[in-house]
Amino acid sequence: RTIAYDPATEARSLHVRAARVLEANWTGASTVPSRGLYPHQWSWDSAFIAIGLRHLSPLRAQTELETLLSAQWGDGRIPHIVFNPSVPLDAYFPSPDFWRSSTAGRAAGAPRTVQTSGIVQPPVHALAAWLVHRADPGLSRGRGFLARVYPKLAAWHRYLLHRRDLGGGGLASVVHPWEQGMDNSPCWDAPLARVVPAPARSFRRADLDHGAPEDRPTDLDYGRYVRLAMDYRDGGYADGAGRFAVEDPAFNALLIASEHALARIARELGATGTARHARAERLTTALLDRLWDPERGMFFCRDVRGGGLIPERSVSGLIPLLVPTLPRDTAEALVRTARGPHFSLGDTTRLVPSYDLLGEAFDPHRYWRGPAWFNTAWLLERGLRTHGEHRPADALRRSVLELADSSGFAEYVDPYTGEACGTADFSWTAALALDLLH
Ligand code: 9YW
Repeated sequence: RTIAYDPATEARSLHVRAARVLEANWTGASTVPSRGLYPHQWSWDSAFIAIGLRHLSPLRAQTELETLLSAQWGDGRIPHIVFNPSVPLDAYFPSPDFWRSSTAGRAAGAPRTVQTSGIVQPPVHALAAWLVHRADPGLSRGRGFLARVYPKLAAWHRYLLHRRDLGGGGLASVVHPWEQGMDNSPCWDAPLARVVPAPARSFRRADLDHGAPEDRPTDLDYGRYVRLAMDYRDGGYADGAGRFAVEDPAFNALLIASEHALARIARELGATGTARHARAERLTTALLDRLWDPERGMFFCRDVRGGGLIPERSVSGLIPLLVPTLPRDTAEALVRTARGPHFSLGDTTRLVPSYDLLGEAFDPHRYWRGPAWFNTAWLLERGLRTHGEHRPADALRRSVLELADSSGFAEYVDPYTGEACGTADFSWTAALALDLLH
């Protein structure tokens, strides 16, 4: 007996399985990225998760963002992790006793009751809040969702635009590789080399209980992450003094996209939004001035402490395709670069790699040094559509759905074979697949 292939049935079943992953990872007020490896709430994960969750339960999607925002610091920063007090301390490193937010972060206005980390992650939140609102405007208005989150999102952007303009050129800097979200990207190798690693015996890597060591960052990387975070903490989480400061294209492109979303939110609340669009334009000009390389046709990170662009091609340098008012020739060059030999979009790879296929540091399995991730694919898909590139966007959408399905919602995959890497049943993979199904 032959069973005819029915795409509609396939889609329904993918939808059901993605929904199950999000259900299993829901804790009552927010969603963990993964039950084993990441048992707390992560900042940009929650934004991506809310974008998918809005198709299942707009109320849960709103709650996801509101839970995160309730841990915001007085200076406006949204911490990269909000710790779940019922999870044992040794389940994840660095744990609350490392960050000591409620004491060390006192001057920066860390909350007293909830424990958080002291660094941030990319600002996807205003974009997520807008998309969540649009999924059910009636519910959103009834609950006053946007009116409650707007001042918090505005304070968050204010923090990034003022306290984090460490290069003085109008862009936000990250002060730790974890802040940009692509932990061990080869972009950080040069600026990290200036950091003296903390001794390996001074901390215990809980991540190795769950992930294969050859897929994860090395001990030397971890020593440097720990040193940077410790120094930041010991300085009371004040910005400006650290040895690591980098202007990253994806981080700033997300800030621009979120600033445009905040303008729409302001309009929905009865303001004009004009000042916000204007700010997004100023950021776009700064992004082009400071991070665009016309010869290589993509954006690069700027090492604020070392001076100059970091000559490593990362998927981060393609993500500014999200910016709606990018000049036409810049957008076209980005699409060419994405389809060219370094990223091979729609050609020899199954999903866009996190790093240059021809780069010296390329490794198809090691975390952000080559593997393909679903959140970056989702951002690129959105960027392609923003610039009318529907054909490559359709193809990318299909790859995301196929690989999310075949990999069991893997954290990341080998960009050539699509083989699953990292943890399975990863929340943003399920959430973003769900979003692309709609
Ligand atoms: C870690 C939770 C986080 C993501 C990051 C990713 C990883 C934490 O997991 O960092 O222990 O390595 O790099 O982007 O938010 O999913």
